[in-house]
Amino acid sequence: MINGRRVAVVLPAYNAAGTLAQTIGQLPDCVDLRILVDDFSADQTAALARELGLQTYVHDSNYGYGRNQMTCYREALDAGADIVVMLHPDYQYDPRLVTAMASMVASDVYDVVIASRILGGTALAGGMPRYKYVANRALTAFQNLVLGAKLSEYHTGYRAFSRPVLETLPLLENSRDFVFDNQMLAQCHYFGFRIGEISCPTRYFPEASSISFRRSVRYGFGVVRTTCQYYCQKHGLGRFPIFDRAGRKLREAEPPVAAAPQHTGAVA
Ligand SMILES: Nc1nc2c(ncn2[C@@H]2O[C@H](COP(=O)(O)OP(=O)(O)O)[C@@H](O)[C@H]2O)c(=O)[nH]1
Ligand SMILES: [Mg+2]
Repeated sequence: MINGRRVAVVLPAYNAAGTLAQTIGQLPDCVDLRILVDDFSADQTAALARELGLQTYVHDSNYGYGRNQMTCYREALDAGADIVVMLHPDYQYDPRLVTAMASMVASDVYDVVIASRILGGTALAGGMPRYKYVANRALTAFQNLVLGAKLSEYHTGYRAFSRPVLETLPLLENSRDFVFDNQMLAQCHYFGFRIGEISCPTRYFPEASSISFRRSVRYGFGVVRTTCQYYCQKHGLGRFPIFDRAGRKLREAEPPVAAAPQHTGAVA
C-alpha cells in the first residue's frame, strides 16, 4: 500500500521456474497483490508460483506475451489494484524499484512510469546485445520524433500503470505478441496519460533473454507499423482500433481468440 493505494505486481511468465524465486524474493513490502499468469509453460513455473504464495493463473495454451499481459491486468483490476506494476519474472530487472515506480503513480504526478535501461547508461555493460541496443536507440528516436515525445526508450518490460490507464486503453485491440508493449505506450501517449521514467539496471544472461533474432526483427517492424498508425490516426489519415476510444477494453469482454484462462486455483 502506498498513499492508501493498493499495489499489485503482475508477472507474465513463460518458462520462468529458474528465476522466479529470485525475482519474488526481492519484491518490497509495499506490494499487496502478487499475480502470476503462466502462458502454458513447459516447466514448473505454475507449481512454483503457487508454492511461493502468488495468485496464479494458467493459460490453457501458449497465447503469447501480449495476451498474457491482458490476463495479468484484468486479474489485477478484478483483485482491486489501484496501481499495477508489470515485471518480467526472468530476473532481468531489479524488483526493488517497484516502490519507486509505484510511488510516482501514487503521488498523482504520473499515470504511467517506465523503468528505462537506457537512462542509467549501463544497458551494454549489463549485457544487452549490441544489435538490440542499436535497434532500441534507432526505434526510440523515430518514435519520439513521430509521437512528439521524449522518452529514453519504449521497449522496457518494467512498467507501472494507474488503474484508470488500464480501464481506459482499448487493450483488447492490441497484438497478442511482443509488440503489445509498444502499442500500449503509444496508446498511453495518444490518450494523454502522463508518462514518467526512472533508470534501471538490466541483466542479460541466458535465462533472462530467449527472444530470437528473427522475433526481434518482427518486433522492430511492429514498432514501425504502430508508429505509422499513430501518425495516421493523429492526422486524420486513417483509423485504427488500438487508438479508438471506443475500442474493446479489458473488463468488457474476453478476447475472442483465446479461451478464458483456466483458473487453476488462485492462492489466497
Ligand atoms: N506469454 C509469453 N511470454 C513469453 C514468451 N516468450 C517469452 N516470453 C516472456 O516475455 C518476456 C520477455 O522475453 P525475453 O526472452 O526475456 O526477452 P528479452 O529479455 O527482451 O530478450 C519474458 O518475461 C518471457 O518470460 C511466450 O511465448 N509467451
Ligand atoms: Mg528478458
